[in-house]
Amino acid sequence: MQEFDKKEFIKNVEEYIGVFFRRPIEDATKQQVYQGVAYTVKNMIIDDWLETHKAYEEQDLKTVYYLSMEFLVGRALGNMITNLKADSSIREVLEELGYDLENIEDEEPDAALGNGGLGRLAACFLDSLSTLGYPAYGCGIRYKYGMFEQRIENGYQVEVPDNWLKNGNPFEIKRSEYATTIKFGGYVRMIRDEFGNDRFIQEDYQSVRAIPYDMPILGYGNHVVNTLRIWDAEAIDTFNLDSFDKGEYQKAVEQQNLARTICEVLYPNDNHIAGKELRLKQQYFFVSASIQRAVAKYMEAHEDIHKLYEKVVFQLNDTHPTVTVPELMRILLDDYYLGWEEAWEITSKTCAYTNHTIMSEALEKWPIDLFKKLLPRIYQIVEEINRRFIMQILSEYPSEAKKIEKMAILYDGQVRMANLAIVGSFSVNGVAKLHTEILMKQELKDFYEMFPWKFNNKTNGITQRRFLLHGNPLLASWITGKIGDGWITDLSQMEKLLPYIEDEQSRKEFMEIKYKNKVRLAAYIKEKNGIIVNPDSIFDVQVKRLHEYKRQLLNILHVMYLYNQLKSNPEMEFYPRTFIFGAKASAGYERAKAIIKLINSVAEVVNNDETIQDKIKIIFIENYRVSNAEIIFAAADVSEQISTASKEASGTGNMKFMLNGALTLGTLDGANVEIVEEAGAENVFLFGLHSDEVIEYEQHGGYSPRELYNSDKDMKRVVDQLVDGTYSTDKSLFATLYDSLLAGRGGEPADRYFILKDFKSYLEAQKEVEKAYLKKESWARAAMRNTAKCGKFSSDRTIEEYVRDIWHLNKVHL
Ligand code: 26Q
Repeated sequence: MQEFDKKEFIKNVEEYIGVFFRRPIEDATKQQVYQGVAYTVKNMIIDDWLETHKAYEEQDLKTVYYLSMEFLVGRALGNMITNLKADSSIREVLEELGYDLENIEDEEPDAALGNGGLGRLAACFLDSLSTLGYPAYGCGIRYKYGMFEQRIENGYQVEVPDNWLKNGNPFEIKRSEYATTIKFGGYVRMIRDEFGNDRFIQEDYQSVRAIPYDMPILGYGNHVVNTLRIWDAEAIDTFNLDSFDKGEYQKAVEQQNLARTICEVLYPNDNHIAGKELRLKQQYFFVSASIQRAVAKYMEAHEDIHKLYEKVVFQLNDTHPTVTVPELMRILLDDYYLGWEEAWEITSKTCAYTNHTIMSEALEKWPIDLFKKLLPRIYQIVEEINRRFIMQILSEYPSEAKKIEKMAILYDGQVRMANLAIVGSFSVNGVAKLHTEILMKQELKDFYEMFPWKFNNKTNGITQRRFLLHGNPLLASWITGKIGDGWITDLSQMEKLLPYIEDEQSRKEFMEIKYKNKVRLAAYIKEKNGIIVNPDSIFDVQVKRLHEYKRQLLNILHVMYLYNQLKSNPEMEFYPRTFIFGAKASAGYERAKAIIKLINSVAEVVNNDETIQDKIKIIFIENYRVSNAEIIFAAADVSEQISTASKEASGTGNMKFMLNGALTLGTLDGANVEIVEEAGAENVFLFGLHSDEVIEYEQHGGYSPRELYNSDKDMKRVVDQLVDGTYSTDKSLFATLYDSLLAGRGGEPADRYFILKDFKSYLEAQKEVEKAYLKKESWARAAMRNTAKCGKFSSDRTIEEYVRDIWHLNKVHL
């Protein structure tokens, strides 16, 4: 990138608008101006992109391929401008043209190629990899439709397709030259070649072309540009078919359909498996394309395939890309003619696996029949991996037959993807200290015993460039004014804020910024919800995917409780509170959808009850996503992190709140544990069962919520209000929630997520929150301390640990 040249910039924007829309800029729509600016910004980095890759090749650097079904990147323009450090110049230019940068940024649709935490983590990692100067590719799928757009109609969630590409994507470049063919189905024929070796040929298959689109990921102020490579599917050119007899024609049509469906849509499930064949097709499609290309690229510059692992590492983002293991084996065996042992040595030194969940319903398994039919050659290889692994188990544990049952890759008619990923990887990591401990002690105990050296923890992190520098410009520039801008690339420097905690003026300024951010969010809410909220009230926020284990139900039950209190005792001491929710429910997840409806029904009643004088307001933010998240985190006072202990592997929203000076109200779950360690227990509101207690109950079939319910009249009242018509004329509307608390369903224990068990403790913690907020000065101290102590939670720190312990990369010199 050259020095920023205002005239040149304007000229470029005008040129684009002229060429693309045949208009002078004065007549252009905001969307057209956005497009012009976006293309111009892309142009500003294109040389750096080329230079970066040239440098990687010249310096022959090892590269990490981060394989992920999801990359929840959000908007690119603002982020690029930030990382170019061109924010104030471009803002100025646009002002001269009569535009406001925020308004132009608002024209960009979010790239929502992910569900939630796992997808956003991948996006934060790419930002950090570039900022730290490490060679990396993100490899994924170019879904035509990303995470659905959520509308709330009459209190219900309605899903609208997310047509994010409808105006084109100014940041992507189609790389047809790297297209490759992916084969599905058919059968495997074995032949003996002229040297007497067995060869395996897939025949009568269907195939599609995989075409990569590259998006630039630029580092902060360092000219490093990595690549997010997402694959699209196109039909094979049918003119190349030798004959057009009936069979061939039929096949051509089928292949066209296959190509059309593969990349059509992201599965909107979070922490839950939909065992759909199309999902497995998606997995193999992007994995095979990515691995083929990575191996080919390596061989363009190196002689010896045996040393692949010296230059390439594949990081598997959960089990979703686990077919990487047999696919790499296939390439080595069938294309490079290696023997099994040498192929296995290379593969298991090249792959590494990250686990993101311990919940059994999220553990990926595929019926063998389906797997074998779709991926016949891959299945053969999995069978052989399994056979050899079982031999190994037998030799290490000759008298423990149970081990095979627990550890086999193929068992009970299913392919167990986590087992395959563990066996085929040299590293297995969890995403927070507690999570990794539970993996080693419980869920993956047998594997840990057998391969202790593989296991390690990498506590998640987030990028401060997006979630503070871009999302909270007021606080960012205040911090820079106090401690300099080193924190932008080294978040541990936030500790330099500690001395300012004792300075009254600084505390005042810090809280004034929080107030302004609350005013900004209030304006957003006014515009979107038509509701006026009081920026002096406590902003108590829970934004994340909707899932029973995340316990949005506990939150709203508490609100219902408070409302009851206020109704029966209007004069009670009560500090005004705004409860803010944002959450998408997976389309087929009935209870999750009922919880959304409940939140909106309670909101309807409480927000419109004049007798409580606006002391409680409940806001459901429609279509929670990366772009509005940035505004929400900046405005929060209280961060609700209230999952059932042991269920949330890490959480990353918790870190974004902390960064922005919100206080955590939470359980000792996931990374909350480490937030407590950093911020100090006196600056966090803790409640609820501990993970070992939860696990203990679970091992004994749960507990009896009905006893609790019968003995606590406040609890009984709110639970009954789910079915007595208080919040809906149709009394059956929330019966499914009532039952989940008291009855369970189909063998599932009642109150599986310990909502009633933790209810009282949650109420008490909430009371503490109110008391603490009343003491303005000490609240300000605690808020500042949270920001000052969030250094650990930068994804830069996480990436440095992956590099040190797993990837062993070197930084590029530009
Ligand atoms: C699997 C099969 C079929 C369809 C969908 C899926 C699927 C999709 C997404 C399964 C799981 C996910 C997402 C999981 C996820 O987001 N996990 C979260 O990962 C975060 C990053 O590590 C953690 O912070 C969260 O605690 C964890 O819940």
